Amino acid sequence: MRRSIPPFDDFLDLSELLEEHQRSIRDAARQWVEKRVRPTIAHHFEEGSFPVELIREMGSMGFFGPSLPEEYGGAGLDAISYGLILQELERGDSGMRSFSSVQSSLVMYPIFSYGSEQQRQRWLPRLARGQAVGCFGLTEPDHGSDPGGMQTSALPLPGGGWRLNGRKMWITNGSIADVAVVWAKSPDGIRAFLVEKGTPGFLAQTMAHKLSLRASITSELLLDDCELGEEARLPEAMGLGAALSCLNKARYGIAWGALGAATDCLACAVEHQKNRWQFGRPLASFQLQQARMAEMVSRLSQAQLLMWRLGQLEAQGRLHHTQVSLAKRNNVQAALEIARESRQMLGASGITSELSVMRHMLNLESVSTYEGTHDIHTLVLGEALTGMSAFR
Ligand code: TGC
Ligand code: FAD
Repeated sequence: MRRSIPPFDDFLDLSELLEEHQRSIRDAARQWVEKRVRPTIAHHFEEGSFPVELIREMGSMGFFGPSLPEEYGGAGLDAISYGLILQELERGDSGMRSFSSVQSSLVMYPIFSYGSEQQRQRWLPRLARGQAVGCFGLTEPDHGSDPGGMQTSALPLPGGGWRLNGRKMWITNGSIADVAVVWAKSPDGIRAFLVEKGTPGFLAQTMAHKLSLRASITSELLLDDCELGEEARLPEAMGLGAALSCLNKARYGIAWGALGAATDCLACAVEHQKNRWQFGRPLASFQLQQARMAEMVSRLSQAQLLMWRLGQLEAQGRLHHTQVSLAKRNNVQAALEIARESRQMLGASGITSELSVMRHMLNLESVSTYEGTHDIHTLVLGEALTGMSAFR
């Protein structure tokens, strides 16, 4: 029996390995993105705005904290289902995936894992429904790759509670957040605090002039003698390792998301090359262009395969953070290369926002930088292989 040629976006037929419910979740997310994101996202990118009107819809679609237990608003979903949701969101735009990553992995996850029962009850169901927005403040103006050097301080007050001073920068969703998970140095080490919008001494300001991830809000957080009660501290979050554990979850999601952006770019390039004629032939018929496509489908398929295995390890609770570094580094780089090649293949059409490729390409510059730069993950792997740290 002759087999049909596999589609370029699932060349290894990895769909077959998915459970029925995982395929349904992926398809529902894909349809939602096509219907609700695709038509307006280029406009938001140009305007430098996030489609805030979609936040509650995203909540009702189950895009926030889907792996958490139902009693906190989650759906108890497995790690592969979570990854597939992020893949589909980033097929639309990295800003959509970013929103979901921050809400799920960087806000709901630390509240669930390190918070008190009261903090969980207060925030998780609302965050899951999209009735509240959260942000995660780790990076500072002088401490990006080196968060352990943070200068934001948390000093205990004589009558109980804390006084926070410092500045956080590049914080996704900061100025629309109802609650910020802020990491600060106390006399006993790094601790995490839930700082609510409107708290005296706390201000969030949107940052302007970004040329990447424009359909996402990025902000600065200012803490100026900001006083908090003891109930604002996440009681179980002790040390930088707690912050890094949240990053592992988000990096896992980013590695999935990159597949979505890469697939959208490849789809656009293939379509264009089949339809655009030069020198009396479709561009797709030239060897040079086919070589590019062969390289891209190989990179994409390898990255997809990697995520399938990573999802298995995460579902079994066996995923090591160095494996996450490998996937984040590999997949974002693959997506960036696919986006750059695709853009080349589109000629002049590729520089407009009418096609999604240049938008993805610009977004992926941020994705490669945040959650640990490509270099940082190189050093994480270098240390894992040699036992020698090259950070300092
Ligand atoms: P180091 O001494 O190596 O480690 C401190 C402690 O943490 C442990 N650890 C980890 N634990 C869990 N997961 C990880 N990935 C971990 N990496 C290290 C480590 O074992 C140690 O534990 P202990 O018990 O011995 O104290 O720390 P270091 O200061 O040398 O830094 C290590 C380094 C550079 C790898 C780390 O700091 C790093 O990952 N830097 C990159 C910073 C980063 O990724 N920032 C992200 C900010 S959030 C963001 O970008 C959100 S974007 C959101 C969006 O829009 O999608
Ligand atoms: P730096 O650390 O100054 O690095 C600059 C360059 O030096 C990079 O190429 C880096 O790889 C390299 N470098 C650094 N250290 C070494 C070393 N030891 N050896 C060799 N090379 C090195 N942060 C948050 O806390 N929350 C958020 O929600 C958030 N959202 C973001 C959204 C966007 C759009 C962006 C762009 C960033 C966001 N960030 C957020 C910040 C992000 O995590 C940092 O930008 C990132 O960790 C890198 O830090 P940096 O920009 O200070 O670069």
